Amino acid sequence: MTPDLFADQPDEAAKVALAEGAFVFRQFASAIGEDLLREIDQITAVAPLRHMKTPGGHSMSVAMTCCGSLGWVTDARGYRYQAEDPDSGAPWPEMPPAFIDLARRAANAAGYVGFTPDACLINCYEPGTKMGLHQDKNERDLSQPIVSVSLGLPQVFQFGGLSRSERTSNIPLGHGDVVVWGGPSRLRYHGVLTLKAGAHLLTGACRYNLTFRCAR
Ligand code: MD6
Ligand code: FE
Repeated sequence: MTPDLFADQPDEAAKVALAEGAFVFRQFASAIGEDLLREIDQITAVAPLRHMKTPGGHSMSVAMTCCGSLGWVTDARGYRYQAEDPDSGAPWPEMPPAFIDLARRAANAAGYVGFTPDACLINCYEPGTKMGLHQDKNERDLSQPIVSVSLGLPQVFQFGGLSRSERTSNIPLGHGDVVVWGGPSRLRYHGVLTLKAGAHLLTGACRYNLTFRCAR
């Protein structure tokens, strides 16, 4: 490959298609990983990670918080987006410009121009935790994609079809990998397998996942 083959499309080099409208961008965020983790520390100082309760009353194994004008919450009343952190009653911390810029560049590289996220969920997985197959469908405008950024320990992402029973592909995600799904893939079932024990240089025994959505 000549060095300038992708000169005006730097994001094309590590783009892997998962399905129509769904892509993994390997290492897309690795150069700014430490900046993103510093922002996460500042956000969690104000809006701490917590184990939310599902509508069924179970505590989620994944610790979550949010930033942006809307945050995703779950409790006995159901799943929804709201402008305030339910623990403090205060607005969620602002979405850092570096987050917005990253989400927009990844969406663009996947062909979704003009993506402007208003909600970012921050998940912290510890060894032994997972997220079962689900659809992201609480957002109003399903023409907007989901942008998902992995930081820290590697974890296997499962990407399935539009029904829960369809077979899934297992995609190992490492530090800095970004997945974008939208268009005909927007409502595909997905999840992550149980996180294996490990120690990452930047995050220790944890994997962070940032998911960017347009929820309004
Ligand atoms: C992941 N996360 O951690 C995939 N969905 O790679 C999700 O699918 C997800 O982290 C809804 C809410 C939070 C999430
Ligand atoms: Fe999801």
